Amino acid sequence: MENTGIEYIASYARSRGFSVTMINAGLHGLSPDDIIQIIRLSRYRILGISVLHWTIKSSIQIAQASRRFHPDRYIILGGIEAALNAEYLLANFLFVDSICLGEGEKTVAELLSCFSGSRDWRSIKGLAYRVGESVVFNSPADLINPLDALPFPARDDIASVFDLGGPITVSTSRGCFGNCHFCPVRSFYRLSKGASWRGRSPMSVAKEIKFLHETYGADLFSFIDETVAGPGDKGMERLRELAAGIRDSHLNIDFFLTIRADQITKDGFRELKAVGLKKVEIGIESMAESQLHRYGKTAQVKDNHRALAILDALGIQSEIFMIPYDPEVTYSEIKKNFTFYRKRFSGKKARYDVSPLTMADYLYPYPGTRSRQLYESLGLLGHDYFVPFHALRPAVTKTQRVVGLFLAAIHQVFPMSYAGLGNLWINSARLPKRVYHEICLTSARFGKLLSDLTFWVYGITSSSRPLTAQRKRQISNRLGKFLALASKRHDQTRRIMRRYGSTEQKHPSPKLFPNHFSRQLYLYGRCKKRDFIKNSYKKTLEGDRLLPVLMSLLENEK
Ligand code: B12
Ligand code: SF4
Repeated sequence: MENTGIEYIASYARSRGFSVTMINAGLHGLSPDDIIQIIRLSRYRILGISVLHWTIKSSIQIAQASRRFHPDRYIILGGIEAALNAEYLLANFLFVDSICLGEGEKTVAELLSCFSGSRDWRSIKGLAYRVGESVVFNSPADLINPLDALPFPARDDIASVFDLGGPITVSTSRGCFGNCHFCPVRSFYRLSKGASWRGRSPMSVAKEIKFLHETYGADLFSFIDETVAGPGDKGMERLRELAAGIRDSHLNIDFFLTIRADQITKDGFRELKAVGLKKVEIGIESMAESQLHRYGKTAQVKDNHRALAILDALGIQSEIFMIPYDPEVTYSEIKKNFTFYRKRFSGKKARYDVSPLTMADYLYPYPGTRSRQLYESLGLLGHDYFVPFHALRPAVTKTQRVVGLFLAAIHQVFPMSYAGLGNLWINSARLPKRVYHEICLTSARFGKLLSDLTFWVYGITSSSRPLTAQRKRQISNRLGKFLALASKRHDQTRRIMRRYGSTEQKHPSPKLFPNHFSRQLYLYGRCKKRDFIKNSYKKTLEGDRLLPVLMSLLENEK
């Protein structure tokens, strides 16, 4: 998928006369080593890296290589993770010059003008950097308002997005007014000054969609906002105006959006469906009230049910995100969530609205969140940067680990990421009905299998019965059957994906590339992805190798 933040930074800097090159590693299937090679051969004044929690190691590796090859070039990190973890990053990685604590558009443009003028970059608001051994935080920057003032994001990578079947991302708002304990978004925007949620005008959004449609032929979009509707009645009103804007532009498009469960209304969503809304992404997180309360969600279980019922009734696909595990989770909560999963996967309509590959997800203590404080107070943080799951109840920890390992093995052979494989999974809007149905069926079977596995493993890990040799044999047999079934399920899905997985354009139009570099990057990425797909079809779920590992996890519990 595109990195919209970087696209905005690039277009803003270009609009002020600076030259910017973007490399979206994920989208092009590039490894850190690929990026390092590109950096080695490039000439630049400033290297900016957008950092998420899960890309921190590679970001640091790339920054370090940049310092090695081009010692006098400036290195700035940005993005949510970098901003919320600035002190740690600056104190530990001396080759990083500064960290942007908020939105990057103005900061990067100011930085570039400092380097072409005489102003000291240390005076830029919203930056953190080192002075001697201390880390200094400049005064906070103002959040950009109105967002309409920004130029549309740079679409250097649009050809690759088309290759993967879309969607093109559109950011219609920034921020969120929720306060979920696991979410770093609110804390990130609080590092700057301004409103917690800002929306673009419906007119500006409709204009951008029209531009993308007319210039590049784009007709599938994803609104990647945290929550597309602003607070209160006005939020829904804006959405309706947006629907009207799309209708009045006479555009034949499909689109997805993300929203909170408690903001979905029947009338509003009927209007959105009429202008192309195909899928709604909702973080319902849990179907247990006590867990929602612990997570700081404003939506209740009844809101979750109501939201899904409205979408089902309107025939809009839902994509649900859940966090079934947290350190304090009880069996009764696990039961509620996995019974919900099972029911969802057993319904008359086969669905894939919850990806079965997320069924071991846990409340993660991202820096800057209340969940992190919770982990700290419970002594669960450890020393590693990445925090494995731990529950207060050992049986729960074990269950999550066994199912997680099982899933990780499946993930290896069935990557849900870019490369045209997961894309089908995520993006149903353009699939032939028959293919969509087949994928839903295998996915639902997969989901049911994982729910059963979870209940069964919990039964073993929570039982006080010792694991006799006979019981171990029984468990091993059953586990073997689970693995064989998983293998069969994923083979079915992969067969379908192999047939329909690549929508690659043979000769993308030259007008999709704003410069020579973006075209070279596209071609290189295309080869990388082709290899990736080929190799991933060669892999098989190695049940024989996995079985002893899973068994030893279960045995150690006793
Ligand atoms: C769209 C999206 C995706 C897309 C695209 C990701 C991408 N790289 O852009 C996809 C679907 C691929 C994705 C995947 C994942 N995502 Co995501 N995603 C988002 C989402 C909803 C919007 C991001 C966005 O485009 N925002 C709009 C732009 C304008 O804002 P921005 O990205 O923050 O960028 C601005 C500033 O941060 C800053 N900035 C950013 N980079 C830089 C760099 C420099 C040098 C500078 C100066 C400034 C700067 O300037 C930008 C412009 O103002 C965010 C939530 C959010 N609101 O951020 C989650 C979010 C970023 N994702 C998250 C997660 C956890 C994931 C996954 C791990 C999910 C999963 N389980 O697989 C994967 C990881 C992917 C990966 N390997 O990077 C978390 C990250 C938590 C963290 N601390 O890192 C977030 C914050 C969601 C959340 N509520 O927790 N995601
Ligand atoms: S509603 Fe979404 S974006 Fe808002 S705080 Fe909760 S998880 Fe974060």
